Amino acid sequence: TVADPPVRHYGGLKDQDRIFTNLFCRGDHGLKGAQARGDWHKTKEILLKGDSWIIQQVKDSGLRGRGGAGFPSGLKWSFMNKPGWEKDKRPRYLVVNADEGEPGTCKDREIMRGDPHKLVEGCLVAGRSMNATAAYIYIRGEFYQEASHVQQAINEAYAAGLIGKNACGSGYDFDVYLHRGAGAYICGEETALIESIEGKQGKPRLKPPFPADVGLFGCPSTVANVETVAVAPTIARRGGSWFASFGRERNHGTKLFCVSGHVNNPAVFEEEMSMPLQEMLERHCGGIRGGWQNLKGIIPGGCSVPVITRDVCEKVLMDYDSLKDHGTSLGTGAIIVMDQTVDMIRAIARFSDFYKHESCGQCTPCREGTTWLTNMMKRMQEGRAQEREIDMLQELTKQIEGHTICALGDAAAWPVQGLIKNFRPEMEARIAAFREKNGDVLFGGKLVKDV
Ligand code: L3W
Ligand code: SF4
Repeated sequence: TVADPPVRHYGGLKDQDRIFTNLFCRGDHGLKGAQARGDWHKTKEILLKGDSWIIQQVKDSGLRGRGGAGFPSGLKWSFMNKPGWEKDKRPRYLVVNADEGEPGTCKDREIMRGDPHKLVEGCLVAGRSMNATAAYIYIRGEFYQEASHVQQAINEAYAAGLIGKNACGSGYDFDVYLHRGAGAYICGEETALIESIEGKQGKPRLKPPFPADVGLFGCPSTVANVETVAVAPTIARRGGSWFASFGRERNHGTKLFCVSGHVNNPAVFEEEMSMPLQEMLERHCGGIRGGWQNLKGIIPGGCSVPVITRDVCEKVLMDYDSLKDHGTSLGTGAIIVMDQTVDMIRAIARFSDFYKHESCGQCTPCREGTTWLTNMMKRMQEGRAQEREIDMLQELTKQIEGHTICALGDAAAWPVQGLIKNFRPEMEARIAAFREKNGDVLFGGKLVKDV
């Protein structure tokens, strides 16, 4: 059993503590507007403080990767500066993962549309911390407007001497390139993304070696999510301890959340970490359509994580540890809300189909397993199954989980596991209803009366 986290009253993030102040492009997304909002302020001083100082600020801030894995950012960036790195003559790269493809996730696109200069400045600051010579921003192919805003910000930054040779007058040379993807979900996996930039098929590599040792073009690289990179300048300017003052132990800072589905007002917003989920939905989204009692389940972190039931939603905090303690994950902070009208089995079956479609096919448990998952989930959706097949379905997810090159296999398995754990009675009822209407079903999907 899991101890509930201590209940704390959250006042909600104050305007003066918001990092992203131009979401939805309410103001000018260009350089002038960005500077008026405080971007590019004293960037030269930050760069001159050096790599160790920046990394220490990021470590002090408690920032964890905002792309889904939640790996401590300061530690990850420090892998680039292992003792003796100066003797390694290979160039070094920061790679920004802007391939936001996780269903339900729509936060990075808001940053790139409204606050692209935060990302470009973030590339410079994060790049300086790892002694990188260039940043490659790999942006999802469908993001046309976002790509044009980011490219505009890059061009403006070059023209103003903020990046390029002697960036900001600091003596440090740093280039930023934008690379557009072509619509494959798997290219959001860091090593597939690297392969794709190199002009190859987006197929994940085995790790280790991690990108920090052998990354883009065989050189030391760090792949980081847009949001993670974009908050770096503000952390450097306001101090790691300022960022760490939000949230709770091991779950610090502010974060963008994206809420879709059956709330009164779907929204993307910045909020303090560790706010209770229920309070967050009331405060920012006007509550659940038809009232809280109408809530059926929530997927709190993009479609790769298990669904949780209403009673869990009532006690969980929106942070890494609380969601983990309740058997799910913060993922990208994409909250998918489903009310009582949702056929949960059908919803999860749709995800299985998605992963089957997006599997790159190079490892058997994922390639074959996602096909099996999809077929079994389709039958579960119809009720054309036997009850013992629910356990077989669970066993199938265990055969996939942890046995694949990249996390897509796990991502396909977890939602189904969440369904079985939390909505098993609904699956059993579906099977019983089908049996009542059509007679019994043999394993293999054939009706007894057909045989
Ligand atoms: C050097 C070591 N580096 C770990 C690095 C590693 C990576 C980072 C985290 O998956 C998850 C996935 C999705 N030396 C290292 C090291 N690193 N040990 O740390 O690594 P990892 O493997 O834990 O995660 P990952 O491969 O980055 C990400 C989940 O996020 N997800 C989100 C997906 C979608 C998006 C999007 O659309 N923006 O991100 C949602 O849940 O399923 O489990 O950089 O190299 N010893
Ligand atoms: Fe490809 Fe799936 Fe293997 Fe990932 S887990 S490498 S997507 S086959």
